[in-house]
Amino acid sequence: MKALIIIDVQNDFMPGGALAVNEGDEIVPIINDLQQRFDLVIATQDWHPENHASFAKNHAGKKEFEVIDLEGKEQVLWPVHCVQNTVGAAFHTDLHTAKIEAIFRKGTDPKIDSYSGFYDNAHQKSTGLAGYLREKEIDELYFCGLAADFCVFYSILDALQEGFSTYLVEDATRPIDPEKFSEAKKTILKKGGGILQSSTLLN
Ligand code: VGL
Ligand code: ZN
Repeated sequence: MKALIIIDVQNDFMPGGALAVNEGDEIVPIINDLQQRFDLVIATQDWHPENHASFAKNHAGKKEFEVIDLEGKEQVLWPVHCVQNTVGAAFHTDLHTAKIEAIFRKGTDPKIDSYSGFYDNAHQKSTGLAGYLREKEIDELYFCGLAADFCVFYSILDALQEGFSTYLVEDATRPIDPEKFSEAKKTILKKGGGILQSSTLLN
């Protein structure tokens, strides 16, 4: 059985949002159409506390988009985004949510970032998503959402490592950095994932 995994379609990643992704809003109608073709639809939300270590403002003297060493791992310092229970953390208002059976929240630990919907960036803590999907006998995952080069990419890497057949729906995602996304696509293919367009699933 296959599932659609919608990554972080939240206001702060939309044009005008705190961590805006170019054309991020253009994927919303495509994702709404895609949902109708899946037995199971799951979503994730980036869900940070105000004091989160990924926010530049929580590091004196550091600027947004600077890369620092955070407990031995490279960490991009982001603008404050997706703070729990704020409008910025809410789904885009046009996203259809009636078919979303479960929402997995990540990035809640103030000390560590969590790009993937499966694990934090140090692979220490699981969200339970892999176990949830296995219990539902899902073996094929289709990823869409934001951002292509961060949370979508790292979710795909974990999905592949967990042994799922894994696909990226390319026109249903947008990157923060297009060059980084080009590299990410090569890595996905090299690791055995697939890349397809929504038309393949909709026709
Ligand atoms: C994301 C940067 C920081 C994402 C989340 O959803 O891709 N990117 N937090
Ligand atoms: Zn975040």
